[in-house]
Amino acid sequence: MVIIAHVDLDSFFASCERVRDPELMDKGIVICMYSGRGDDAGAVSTAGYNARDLGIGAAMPIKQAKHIAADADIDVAFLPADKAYYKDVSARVMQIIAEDITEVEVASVDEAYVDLSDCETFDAAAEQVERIRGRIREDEGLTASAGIGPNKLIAKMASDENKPDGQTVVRPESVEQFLADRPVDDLYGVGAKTADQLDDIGITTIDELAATPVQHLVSVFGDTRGVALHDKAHGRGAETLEQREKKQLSRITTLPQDTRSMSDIRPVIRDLAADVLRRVTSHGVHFGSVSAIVITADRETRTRSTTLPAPTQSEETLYQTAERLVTAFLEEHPDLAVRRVGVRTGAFTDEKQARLGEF
Ligand code: TTP
Ligand code: MG
Repeated sequence: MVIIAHVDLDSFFASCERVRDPELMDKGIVICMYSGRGDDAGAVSTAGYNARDLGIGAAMPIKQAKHIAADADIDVAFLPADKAYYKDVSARVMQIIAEDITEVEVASVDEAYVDLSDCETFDAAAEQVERIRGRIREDEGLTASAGIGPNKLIAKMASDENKPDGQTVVRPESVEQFLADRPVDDLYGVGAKTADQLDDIGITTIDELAATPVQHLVSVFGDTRGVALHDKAHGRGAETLEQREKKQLSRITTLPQDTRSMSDIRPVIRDLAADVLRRVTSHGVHFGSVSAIVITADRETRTRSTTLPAPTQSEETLYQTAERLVTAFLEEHPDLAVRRVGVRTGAFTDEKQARLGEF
């Protein structure tokens, strides 16, 4: 059975700003993309949920949002988008998601699909997703919402169902009911233009679309779009994730407590190295580089990397190299304690290439 989850962070850019400045917690937050064409020219990138309650939302002109905020009974902060910062946070969140899961498709800066078919039941998958969301909250102070379904389409739509900080399971037998009364443009990938065209032929809801013979849709929209609309309306979507070729394999874990003691950290690196090596060998590759990832108590991520003399599959080499990198890091930073530690391999060559390299 295929089980796919879609995880999407809540009001992502705005929430990142709240993490950085807790004084924003009770204020409305509006993140702005200034166009540079004069004072308030530009559009809203996203708004925190309390600002959304006022009617402010993505793509609204900043001027209009300020107008609304002026009459509001909460304080609203307008902040410029700091994309470099959001990208850093995003990378760490994606690491958390990928920690125990082999198949992850990062779909945008704040959303990822994960294949949870190995969980075997929707209940077990839901628990796994709860754990992932818990770790994101604990480590980054961000809430995420999630949808769990039999394919990407349903998972994506389900993740919007209980936002913010909620998750929704749609089992295969409930897909039809989940879709039925919604407007057609609730279907992911059906925009306003298609919705208008459907409206012209008397179709406004997903169940009406599902009941329309596919030939009719093909005659209006052509083969590809007609069939795609028919499939979507029946809740059919992709069951496999699009994964870029693995360029790196890594594992990170949180230590029981912040520490600078290598006698605490060594056994953890041992376990991580063993785990990463299992994945390296299952991919049939040799690694040519090793990195140690250290997330310090101040939640900064720092990475130390080294290139090996030759690609290898040696667990001992992986362990010792990572151990050496972390030791060197601690010596360089006598004031920093380690909160999370990770081991990463990269610069892969396949076995045949590696054997040639031995001569
Ligand atoms: P979304 O996930 O669409 O929105 P969101 O995370 O802010 O809110 P939600 O809780 O509904 O998921 O987009 C992720 C980020 O991408 C968002 O925080 C800001 C950015 N973005 C824009 O800059 N412009 C836009 O029009 C949209 C939709 C998003
Ligand atoms: Mg989001």
